[in-house]
Amino acid sequence: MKFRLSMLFAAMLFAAPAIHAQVSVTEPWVRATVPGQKITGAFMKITSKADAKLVDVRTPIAGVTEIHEMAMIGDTMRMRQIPNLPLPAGAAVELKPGGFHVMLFELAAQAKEGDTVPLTLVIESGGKQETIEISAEVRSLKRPAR
Ligand SMILES: [Cu+2]
Repeated sequence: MKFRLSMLFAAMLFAAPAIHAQVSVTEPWVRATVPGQKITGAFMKITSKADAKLVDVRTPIAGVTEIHEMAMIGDTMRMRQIPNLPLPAGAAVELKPGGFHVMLFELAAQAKEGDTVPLTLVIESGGKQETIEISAEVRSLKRPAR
């Protein structure tokens, strides 16, 4: 019995990472806020092995989240909401200041440098949705990105 249980545990440990083997997320971070600030952005690099799209991002620190792109509207560069972010197979899609980003609205608390923010990414691929749990480090924009 003891043997069987530990075998089961081992199988579960090996099985767990495979669920998200299709999508990898690296360098997730959230921009630090000042007291009273209700809006910030989340950034990361996402690579999917198969064609997929990022359809939603959830976090307990924000009441509302939106996926944004930067676009020329008239003669100014502005951000606007997009329904989803396409993740072409094998291509690293970068969310960064001045480009694609996740906008976090109605912040419940100040995001302080060095804090960790849990994010849940909802990815859709082949008609199926999966969620990926990551934790993003809060960074000040003045600090050079790694
Ligand atoms: Cu935005």
